[in-house]
Amino acid sequence: MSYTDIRNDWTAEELRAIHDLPFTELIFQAQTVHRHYNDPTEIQQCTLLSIKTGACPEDCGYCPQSAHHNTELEKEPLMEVAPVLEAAREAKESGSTRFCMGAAWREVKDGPNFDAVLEMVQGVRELGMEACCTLGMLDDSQAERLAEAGLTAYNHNLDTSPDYYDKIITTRTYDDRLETLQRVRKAGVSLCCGGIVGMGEEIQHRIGMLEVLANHDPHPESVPINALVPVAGTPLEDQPPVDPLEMVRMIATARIAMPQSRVRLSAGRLEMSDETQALCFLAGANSIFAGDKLLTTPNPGENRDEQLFAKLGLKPMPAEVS
Ligand code: SAM
Ligand code: DTB
Ligand code: SF4
Repeated sequence: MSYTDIRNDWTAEELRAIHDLPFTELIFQAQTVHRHYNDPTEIQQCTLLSIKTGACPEDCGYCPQSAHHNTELEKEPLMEVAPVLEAAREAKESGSTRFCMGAAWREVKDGPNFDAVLEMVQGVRELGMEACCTLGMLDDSQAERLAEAGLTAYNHNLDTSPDYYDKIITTRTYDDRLETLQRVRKAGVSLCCGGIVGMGEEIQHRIGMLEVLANHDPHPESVPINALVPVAGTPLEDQPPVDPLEMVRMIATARIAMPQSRVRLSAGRLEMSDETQALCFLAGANSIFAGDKLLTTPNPGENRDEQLFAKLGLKPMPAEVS
């Protein structure tokens, strides 16, 4: 077996050994695996939109949208379909191939709001874009209806390892998360599933999360790696920033463990230098969130990213939609 093979039997020890390799060795291995499966000059651009903001009943410690925390966020009900599709059109014009709609829900409830989301998904697909959404927990029939509407991918993050989870979230379990992921898979929708670094966790917890992700068969098609964006009023507001080289190690390990997945350098790019981002791309990140806003917090925006792509000679990845 060569180290570029796709595997679903990773042990924490193996992943830790990769993660802790001498940096130059780690980057070489990650880049070797990366170019075996992917064009290392192509980066997928995805645009996020918060279609329903704030007042979420879950208590995720990192999240500005939780009703349990006192953040200065404007709550907003579910958006109408037309302005969402207008935002998707603009995202396409500025080079994004995937449009991701996020709702601050614990779980989806059947009814007019879910019907509107299905219309949004269909509308985004009609624009020729990949459609993704992240709406919290789903039941089987909701996953199937999203698939019928043409949903490309469903985002549902594990965030951290099973044994660190209850330090961050108490209103749902790791198993709840895994169940929704299975339902999405069963409905034939691609999985977008990753997590966050910088929540006070140890390296072993980051490895624990990668172990769960990399032992999914097949691997999640997209793996977002977020650096915590500390937001005032959340329990994690005072977390120190992640060491940029630790972020690079996390990305490289994800790339080696999941060779064919799109590894997304997600939240936290605003605080990263061009050099850090360049190292993340070298380590195998091949997807970013484009645009000047993530869901509720700022993101670098089109001008800065255009300059970065030009300096690095990187190009946007074409959409895979049929
Ligand atoms: N409510 C849905 C859920 O949690 O599945 C969807 C929206 S939720 C905001 C999507 C993801 O954003 C979370 O799973 C988390 O990984 C990420 N996220 C939220 N707040 C963040 C922050 N402050 N910094 C980094 N990532 C964050
Ligand atoms: C993901 O892993 N990161 C995105 C997307 N999936 C939904 C969200 C990042 C949110 C950062 C905090 C905010 O802007 O509210
Ligand atoms: Fe709600 Fe999602 Fe934020 Fe958790 S991460 S509080 S589920 S919006």
